[in-house]
Amino acid sequence: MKKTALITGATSGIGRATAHIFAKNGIQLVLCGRRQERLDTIEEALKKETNVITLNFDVRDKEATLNAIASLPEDFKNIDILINNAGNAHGLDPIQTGSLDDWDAMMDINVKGLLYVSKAVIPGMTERKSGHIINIGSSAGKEVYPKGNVYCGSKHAVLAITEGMRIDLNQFGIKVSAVNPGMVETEFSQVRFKGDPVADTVYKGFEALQAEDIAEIIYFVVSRPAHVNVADLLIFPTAQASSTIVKKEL
Ligand code: NDP
Ligand code: 8X3
Repeated sequence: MKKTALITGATSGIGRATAHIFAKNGIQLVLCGRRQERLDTIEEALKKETNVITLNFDVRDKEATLNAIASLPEDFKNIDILINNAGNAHGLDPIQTGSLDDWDAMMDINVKGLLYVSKAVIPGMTERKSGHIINIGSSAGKEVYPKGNVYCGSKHAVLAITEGMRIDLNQFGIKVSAVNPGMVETEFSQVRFKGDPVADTVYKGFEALQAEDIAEIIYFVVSRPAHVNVADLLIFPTAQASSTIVKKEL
């Protein structure tokens, strides 16, 4: 029987690339995001390869999240694989001048949104005593960098929650994995710097990771045999040694 994966943040970047590779490998898909037009385009493209359903909700909205996932039809509601990917950085400011709205967005989406989606999906997994949760953290969840304060805090929280999930869900045979990328060239910088031309310079002068690089790794993680759990991965572009050390040729 086909496995079913629910991917949050499937309208762009890492989530969208993961949807493509999962479809190619016959995994049926529940694709989530806020931009309906994009969900429709991706559904149209992937339905030739696998069964696809889309859910439009904002992960910040607890009720909308729980209701959307509860509304899944019978043949999609047993989620085998959950990719908690929706998230972004908002702003890059020192703590003394950071914006409350940016802080709310990062904690509400990256941390609380991940929890709401997990809350909706985990009961089915514990009942069936199987499942795999992959949380997309970040190198920013392992290391704090200047002006990264709250984004780094949100991704450190994701890593701690991932470890907590792995411990608590161990008795149910559920796998929990962390995939932590360094710099990936997606819409991430456009969201972080919203309209500031600096957004276009973030991945200049070196070869950044592409969304497909991370998607291939996510597929590797989910396609290991039942007794193997890839617990925690840190992936940098070759040009990057840490959050602050990137070999650039400008
Ligand atoms: P993108 O900006 O390309 O994609 C972000 C995705 O998250 C979009 O599909 C967006 O969909 C979704 N999303 C954002 N906010 C919400 C919300 N409130 N409710 C529902 N969905 C939401 O960025 P990436 O693909 O790069 O980011 C994916 C994940 O990878 C994030 O968790 C990010 O922190 C992490 N990451 C990214 C790195 C990078 O350098 N790019 C490095 C390390 C980690 P929509 O707007 O349609 O809702
Ligand atoms: C994204 C990586 O270094 O841009 O999580 O914060 S970084």
